[in-house]
Amino acid sequence: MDAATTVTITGAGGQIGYALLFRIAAGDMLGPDRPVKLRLLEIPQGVRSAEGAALELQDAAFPTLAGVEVTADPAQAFAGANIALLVGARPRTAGMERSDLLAANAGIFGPQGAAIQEHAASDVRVVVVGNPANTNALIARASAPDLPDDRFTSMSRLDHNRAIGQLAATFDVGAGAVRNPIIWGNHSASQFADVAHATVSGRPVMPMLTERMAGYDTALAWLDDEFVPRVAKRGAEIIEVRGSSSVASAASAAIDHTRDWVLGRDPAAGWVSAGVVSHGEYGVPEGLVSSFPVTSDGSGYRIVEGLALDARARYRIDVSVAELVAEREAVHSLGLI
Ligand code: NAX
Repeated sequence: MDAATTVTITGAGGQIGYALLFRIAAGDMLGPDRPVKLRLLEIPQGVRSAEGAALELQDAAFPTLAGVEVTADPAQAFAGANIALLVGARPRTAGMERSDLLAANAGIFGPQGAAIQEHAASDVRVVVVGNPANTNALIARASAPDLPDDRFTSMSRLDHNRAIGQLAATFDVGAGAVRNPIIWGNHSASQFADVAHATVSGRPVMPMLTERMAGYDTALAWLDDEFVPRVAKRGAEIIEVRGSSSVASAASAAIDHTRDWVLGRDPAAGWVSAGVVSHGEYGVPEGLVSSFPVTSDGSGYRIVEGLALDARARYRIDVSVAELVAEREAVHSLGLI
């Protein structure tokens, strides 16, 4: 067996935390040969719930689980962390202004970024799941200036997987037959689920849709009126049907995101989507954490460059990126970064 990897999960006493912990401990994220030590970070009110999960982890007797610690102290939680999954966040409550939401989350992700810089292992990789995920990642990144940009990512893999699920259902194939959709921009209703480069069973999606919808314009209308909004608003649909927000699918996406980032991805399996720090790719302003198509050889996520964008894609990406710019300006003007 390899040396143990230390994985810190914030918000570990919450719903996604509960689903994540058992998958990670079972070896689904880093493989069956890599032992993991779990550090569960909670606020004091959440510690009992995380402690309960820790008891159950013990009872599950996972061979890959090398230890579990529960704490409300970020310094202790991030000490020596190789992977930090930042799940705990402040949700928007009734009557809360957007600036209040950003400020409340800056109060979480700023100190956590600083604690990661100070206490985590030198190879630490950070995945932000808690919303607003992209801007929370930007804040954490800004609070850890000594760490390289490429250590900070936000999760758009759930949106990516949702796009795959919708295409698979449309063409009545398994999810494994779908490759290369892209989520661009923010993890919000403005995100753009782009199928221009996607394939189903090796065939480009656009001609297949054109045939199915009896015309290119009707295919585009279906994408604009049904597919793109359905992927973007899937979280609301889950809440309506299930009576509770996405949990197992979100945890599964966090596992996918981290596994591909750390272990690499077979190039033949195509690219995935992740929120990474922009260096100006596709005209996205430098420093924003925006979703892009990415590949991974295990050393880091790399943006897939050089893809053609038509006017429709350009417009939709610009709209979502403008929202990220506005969020960055808001946290900047509040003095939070
Ligand atoms: P829960 O409310 O069930 O759990 C959140 C947990 O975080 C709570 O136990 C709380 O005590 C803890 N927490 C709050 N502040 C903390 C802090 N400073 N340090 C440590 N722990 C802290 O929410 P859950 O359903 O688990 O969702 C967690 C987050 O994921 C939310 O922000 C949610 O919006 C976000 N999501 C992001 C998704 C994405 O695709 N990026 C999809 C799923 C999900 O909506």
